[in-house]
Amino acid sequence: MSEEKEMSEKENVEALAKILHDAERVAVLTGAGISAESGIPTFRGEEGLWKTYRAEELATPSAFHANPTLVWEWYDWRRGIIGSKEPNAGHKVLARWENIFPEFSLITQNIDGLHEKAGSKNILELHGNIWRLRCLEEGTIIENYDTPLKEIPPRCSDCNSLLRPHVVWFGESLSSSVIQEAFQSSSSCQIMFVIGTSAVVQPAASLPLTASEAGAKIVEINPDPTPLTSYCDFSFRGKAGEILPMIDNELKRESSVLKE
Ligand code: BV8
Repeated sequence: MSEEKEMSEKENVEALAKILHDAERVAVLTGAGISAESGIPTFRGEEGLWKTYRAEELATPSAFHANPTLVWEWYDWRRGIIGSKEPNAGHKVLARWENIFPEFSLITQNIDGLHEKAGSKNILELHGNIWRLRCLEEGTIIENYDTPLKEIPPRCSDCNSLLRPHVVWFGESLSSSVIQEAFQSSSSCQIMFVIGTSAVVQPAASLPLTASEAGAKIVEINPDPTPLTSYCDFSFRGKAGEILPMIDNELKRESSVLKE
């Protein structure tokens, strides 16, 4: 990294830590990128393909209706990968921040459950969770961590109907209580971090715009620019597992300095 860029990044981290130190209401939106350093494929990265299918092709009600076995093979494959992975330093910083900011909301598009595994408690899972299955008939939700699944497609032990992943597929609406709470904390936060998302999928990608319109500072962490970059007050070109600890260390330093 060029000397000048390193300096500006360091200056940005220091400036951000000062603002963060005085913040009461902080919101964070995460995407697949925060789990990349844990070894989980992102959606739009080159390893985002399964066989020849793109996520948008398989993560739909019509794909499941047409071929539940194929769709379940895909989720079983992802559960197999995710089940063997651990949260990284990025997840852990966010779990710590939940306990230091009076109002902290963690909003994720990820269904991998790694925020929970890192110790985060109040997580708004916009798109559901890959470790929960739902009965198509009765709607009952069960937790299942079997990898691989004992039966594909899995069936409800009560009524023997098909079970589906308790996730939100393209063309399906999000849980109204979850999306309402997400927009509420976005419109009331003082700072919103946008970490590891290509900011393409709606309505998630609108949350930072809501925060920006409400006057919040927007902080992006992503190796690549996104459609949101031009709305950001800080945009760090780097990996979440490296940038978040840098910001957190500076925040700790800031707090210790001010305590003296
Ligand atoms: C809905 C669960 C009402 C399933 C998922 C308006 C305009 C256009 C389209 C629409 C619109 N409104 C609705 C739509 C349709 C659609 C949509 O947005 N389509 C997109 C493709 C244009 N939205 C919906 O269907 C939503 N429902 O709106 O209902 C409705 C219904 C019908 C019609 C109208 C309205 C439901 C969307 C939820 C779908 N389910 N997941 C599953 O996972 O199996 S979405 C899924 O894909 C993820 O959850 C996530 O949201 C998305 C992937 O995006 P990212 O997480 O950002 O990942 P990506 O790979 O793209 O990017 C990773 C980023 O990380 C990159 O930028 C990379 O540079 C960066 N990165 C890499 N390494 C690191 C890193 N960053 C930091 N550190 C690193 N180390």
